[in-house]
Amino acid sequence: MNAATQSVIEQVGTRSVSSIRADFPILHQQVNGHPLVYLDNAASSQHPQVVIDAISQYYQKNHANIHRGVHTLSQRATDQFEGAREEVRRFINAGCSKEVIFTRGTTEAINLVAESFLRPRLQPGDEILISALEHHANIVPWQHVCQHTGAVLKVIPITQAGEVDFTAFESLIGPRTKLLALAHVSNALGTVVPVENFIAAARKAGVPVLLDGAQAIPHSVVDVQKLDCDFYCFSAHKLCGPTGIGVLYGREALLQAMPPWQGGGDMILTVSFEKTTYNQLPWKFEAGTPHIAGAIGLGAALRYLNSLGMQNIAAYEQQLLAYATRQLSKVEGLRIIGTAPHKAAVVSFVTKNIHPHDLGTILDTEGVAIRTGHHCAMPVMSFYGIPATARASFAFYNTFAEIDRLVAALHHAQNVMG
Ligand code: C6P
Repeated sequence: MNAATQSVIEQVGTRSVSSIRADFPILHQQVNGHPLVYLDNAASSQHPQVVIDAISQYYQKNHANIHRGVHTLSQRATDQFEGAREEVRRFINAGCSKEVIFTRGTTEAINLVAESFLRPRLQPGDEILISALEHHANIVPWQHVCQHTGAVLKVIPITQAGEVDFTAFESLIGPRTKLLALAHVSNALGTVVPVENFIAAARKAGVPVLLDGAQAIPHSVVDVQKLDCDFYCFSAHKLCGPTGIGVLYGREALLQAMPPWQGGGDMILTVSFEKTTYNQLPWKFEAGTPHIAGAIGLGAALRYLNSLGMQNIAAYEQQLLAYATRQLSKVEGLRIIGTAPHKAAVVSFVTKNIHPHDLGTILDTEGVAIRTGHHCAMPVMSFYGIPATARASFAFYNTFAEIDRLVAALHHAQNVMG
């Protein structure tokens, strides 16, 4: 049975998915002679017209540098930029907007914590704890600080299903652990990590926690106060917002105690050749002219997502995930990589006799966009003994019929490759 032959209700809260799709101009095009099926949302999601309009309006009417000018355009741009910060604060329920630092994305947010928070606190032999399912962005910055300080990176193993092994974690966390840095959702496997359990144990041990929320925040309600994490990092471009902008949430007391990471304009109060004094939070961590249009676009994206309701988005995407998992499991020779019981809308898989790159190329000729490769999670690939996977990742604007198109394109690829 496929989507055409079963009655599925494609609804996100009160809105039909077909009406939501009308909000996304990019989805309505032919690729290689076929209607586009965009299933690469974990890499970057698409933009509704309201986000495109917010950015375009800013450039058409309000562009100027921020925090500097007394003239009207500069004040408008500043208000919009700081307004976006407040949107972010509300979206993640941070206690105050000082706790919301704009960065270039998740990667820069993690590097900021590595260099400004952790590096000055590390002694040789101290430990940083991560898991085996991390994206490179949550591995390499810690390796850098280890190289410079003599600290040691410890890795919590994962199970065959792709879950972070909690028992192993309990044996690894100890008096030398200076930070626990975990993905909230794995980009390569889709596993939702039960971070609440890990955070509770870390709290007991007095260990600060950073969450890489890049893949969690597009699919769920994130409340940083409820999570009780110390740092939460994410990128706008996976959230229907622009590239080149992201967020570091940090607990205020920790951010206050941290030295600035980069120096330059906007992050200072006074400068002389003898001495510089630094700006307050959050600007202390935002040296130089920021991505103003990016922040404004992110604010518009969050308003759009709020209008749909993150809970409604999560519920619909779980239906897509269940359907895709069912249909893909029926494809002969296909093996799903990452079978944790609790997953976000990501399905990684390999097929017998077809390399994922070939698969991705053939699917593209059918208008189906998926990502293939190691997904910047090479240790995950090593764990499963594979070089790469094909990954279909869904957003709330995808349909059941698009999953049927994916499955049909896979059959086509199998025919082409014999
Ligand atoms: N993952 C993917 O296709 P940036 O590049 O800074 O916006 O995000 C980095 C990043 C960090 N953590 C996780 C869990 C991620 O998934 C990503 C980005 C994309 O899976 C591109 S590699």
